[in-house]
Amino acid sequence: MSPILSPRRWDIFCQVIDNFGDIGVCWRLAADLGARGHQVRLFIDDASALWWMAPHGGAGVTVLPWPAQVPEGGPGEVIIEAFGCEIPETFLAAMADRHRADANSILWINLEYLSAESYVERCHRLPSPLMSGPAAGLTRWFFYPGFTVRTGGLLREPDLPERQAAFDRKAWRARQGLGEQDTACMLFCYEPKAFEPVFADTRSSAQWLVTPGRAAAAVRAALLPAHPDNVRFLPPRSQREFDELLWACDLNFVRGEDSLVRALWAGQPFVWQIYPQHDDAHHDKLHAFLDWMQAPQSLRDMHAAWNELPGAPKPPHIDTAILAEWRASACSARDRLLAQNDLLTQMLGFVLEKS
Ligand code: TRH
Repeated sequence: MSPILSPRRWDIFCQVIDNFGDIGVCWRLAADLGARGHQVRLFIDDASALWWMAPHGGAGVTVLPWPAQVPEGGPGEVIIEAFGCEIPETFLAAMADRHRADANSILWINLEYLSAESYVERCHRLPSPLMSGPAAGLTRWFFYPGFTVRTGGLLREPDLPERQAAFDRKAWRARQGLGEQDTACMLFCYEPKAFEPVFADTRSSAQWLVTPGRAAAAVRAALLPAHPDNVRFLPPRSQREFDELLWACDLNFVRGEDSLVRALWAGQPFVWQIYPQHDDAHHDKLHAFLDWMQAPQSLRDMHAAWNELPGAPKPPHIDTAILAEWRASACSARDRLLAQNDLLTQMLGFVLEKS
């Protein structure tokens, strides 16, 4: 049951670091809020990707450039600072003014990155009171997405199951010229060295659907000068169409954050390329996720190879038996997640509790 929170005015702040994850997550959150009747201003320093990610916009959502000054009407009632981006000082000062006038009129939430590591349960919902600077007097609340009931959960729009149930997978595949027997592999990745051996291994059975940008560049570099007929390069598509791509394929190679979550909802076998960090902190993060997933050994080996972990084995041979094993693992993970509240439902409950 969704908590009853009357419509609020939300301000979401998003700075694009690189790739599409920051804007992808913020857009899904903003659109879901709008669909649930809230008013959202999404302040973003580079909105260019929204042209293809969300070409039709979203009800209740206004996309605005990074604010040089406090916009008309002042700050909203709920402020989301995505991934520790820095809200402009003038805006912080206006938030503090509002708070001094009425402490219950404004709530500041820092939405964190997704991880399955144990610190997430400890840090979720912790307050950080500000003692100095323009935001003095305000409290920033940490909200951690995650995979267990003691975390903030994952974004999942209420209409997702209906959309998925209404999706005609067979017709979609026919339109792409994919046969019933083809193993359709969706590739959204950085530059995994294991692509070449995996591609060679699946040469006779797989059709590769390669997303634009880094994945396409990596494939072109790996296959030059060959032009294999089982590779097709896709144009960018909206997030909703990206979801359908994941539902339609038999094996999804995903990356980063948002596409991992969408691969989980798809219930198809997937392999995740985690966003690499310089100090290799992503290794622990990857292991924590595979532990939470209760991934079978073959899927662990595949992830070790795909993510170039030290001492990784060769990628396992991909056949129908291994895909069935990975599908069972993915579906069981999805079932556990579906039994939990989605991120926005939890966030609405949090706002209600703190208001
Ligand atoms: O692009 P990413 O690698 O983003 C990364 C991660 O989020 C990482 O955690 C973060 O630290 C870093 O950015 C800065 O992968 P991700 O998170 O899957 O985001 C991709 C988004 O792009 C997702 O919302 C799906 C969307 N997308 C489409 O909508 N259409 C497309 O055609 C494609 C290929 C992607």
